[in-house]
Amino acid sequence: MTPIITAFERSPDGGKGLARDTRVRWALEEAGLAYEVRPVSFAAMKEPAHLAVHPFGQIPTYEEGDLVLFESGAIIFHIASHHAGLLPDEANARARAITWMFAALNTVEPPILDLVTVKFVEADRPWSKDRMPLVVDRIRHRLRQLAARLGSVEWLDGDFSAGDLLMVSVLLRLKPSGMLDEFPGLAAYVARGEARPAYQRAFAAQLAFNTARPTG
Ligand code: GTB
Repeated sequence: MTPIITAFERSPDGGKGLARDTRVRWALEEAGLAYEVRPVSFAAMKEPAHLAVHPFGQIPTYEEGDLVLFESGAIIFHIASHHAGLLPDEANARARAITWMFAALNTVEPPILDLVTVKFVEADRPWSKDRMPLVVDRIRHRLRQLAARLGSVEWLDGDFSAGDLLMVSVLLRLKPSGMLDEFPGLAAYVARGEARPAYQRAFAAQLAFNTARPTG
């Protein structure tokens, strides 16, 4: 059964691949799965039909027959659990790869999201300028720790896994800030992720989706 995912009808980033459907597309591409995409407008996201699929009125979602999922991490875990290529078979290696999935979403992504919030959502608040250096320092701290763990190896733990897919996806959000360039090892890690044919296909697909259709 061909899975159906949802994506912004038109992503605010204009196709830079920063919205979270890109990571799901990437996982589907790594697994070699065909998929369909249902566009959702900002208005439709908050309507009952979409809220029945996603309780928080967001994208991405994933439908496969009777199965309806939301949360990009859960969707990618589902894909990785049922198809080869994203999680190792050996039990302990698999547990460690899953640990990196959680680390990406729970430990590395939150401070990065704070940067987006302070830059774009809270920019007009009087305390915003004071908050910025604190947020930037927290990100630097995490990047320093992550860079130390990665060292000079290719992927976080052995072969490429869903842990790397999520970590690279999370770090990509930092690209426009230039902060990744302070950590050449991490910048190279992200570049390795972006160079994967599956990522290239996912990126091209979301770009086409966000640019090829007429606005309406
Ligand atoms: N924890 C959830 C997950 O991982 O799936 C978070 C889902 C989420 O934040 N979805 C966002 C959304 O639907 C889109 S990805 N937002 C609409 C809303 O909440 O009303 C976040 C995102 C949005 C836009 C850009 N961009 O334009 O650069 C990048 C990332």
